[in-house]
Amino acid sequence: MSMIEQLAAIGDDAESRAAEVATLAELDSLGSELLGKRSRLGELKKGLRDLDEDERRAAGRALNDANARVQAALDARRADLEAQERRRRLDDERLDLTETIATRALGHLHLVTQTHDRLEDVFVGMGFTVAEGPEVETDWYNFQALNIPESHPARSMWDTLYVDLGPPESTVLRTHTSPVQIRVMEGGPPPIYSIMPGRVYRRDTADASHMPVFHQIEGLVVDKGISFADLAGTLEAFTTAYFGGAIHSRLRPSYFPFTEPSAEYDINCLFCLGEGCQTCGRTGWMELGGCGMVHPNVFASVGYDPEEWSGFAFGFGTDRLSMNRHGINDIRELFTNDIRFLTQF
Ligand code: FA5
Repeated sequence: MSMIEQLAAIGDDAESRAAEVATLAELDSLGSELLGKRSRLGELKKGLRDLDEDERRAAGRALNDANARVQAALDARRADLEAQERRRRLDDERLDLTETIATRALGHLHLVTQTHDRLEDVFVGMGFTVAEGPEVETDWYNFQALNIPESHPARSMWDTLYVDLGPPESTVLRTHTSPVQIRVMEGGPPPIYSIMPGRVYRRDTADASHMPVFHQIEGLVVDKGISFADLAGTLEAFTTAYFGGAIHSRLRPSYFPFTEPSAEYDINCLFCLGEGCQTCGRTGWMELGGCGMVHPNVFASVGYDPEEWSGFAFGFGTDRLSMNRHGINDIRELFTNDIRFLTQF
């Protein structure tokens, strides 16, 4: 084989072997094998000195060309391998910001918040809007505007916590969500179909069914021609929507200064479904809250004409409502923040 043929074979061999190399380290060792002093090219280069002048020039050019061909094959493969390596690293280091870590325990909304969300869903579905008011209230909103003047005996229905602000006993932590009725009515003319959830405060000692800080949801409807039948129908529609078709409501005569007539709102006991059991005191009923037709004096305190407008209001304790729904027998469990208890809901 002539030297030119040998050099062509070296070039072909280098191109096919370089294409098969899988890593940069293998490519480096192929480089030294093909281009190093002991390589076939190196040996041929050494043989140049045995040739005469003309042959040496031609063979030298052929050798340089072959050398360049081998080098080009190695460089091309190096570029490929480096690009592959870069792609692999980018893939490995990619940050997936949508990724969730399956093992991390996520928290969830507190049972009372879940209860409020569900109540809001049901009432919004019935056409009500949701309103909120401040927890620190004036005596006027919490009592006077609700037809409970100073020194009225009904004040003893709510054992009040006062805030040291302004004249003595003029600022209170609201004892119920009813002051939000006044704020909603002051906010604009009827018709009003609103619910008002929130936290309330009383000087009650904590026991299995009382907390000094608890939650209520208030409802207020004011429109033309609203009757007690609308109140009873709305509460019954709410009861079946929230508790399911097996549970019904009843209204019992009661007294609240801001409604006339007033009633207690009861539902069938959720534990015995009306049969009578220990939880419901063998009555078959559970009390959820108060309600009634808005008192004309309340309309007068916000400037509504009681001859033109009528309405009803209701207010339930939502902590007790979620206790009833989930079979919890001590209200304090809701607020001791024992994670083993809370994760059940
Ligand atoms: C009221 O607070 C009236 N504002 C309700 C109302 C609104 C009547 C609109 C008429 C028209 P009462 O004080 O009964 O009413 O409280 C309502 C509910 O709050 C009770 O039925 C009970 O479920 C809950 N509740 C009362 N005190 C506590 C307490 N210390 N801890 C937990 N829940 C309580």
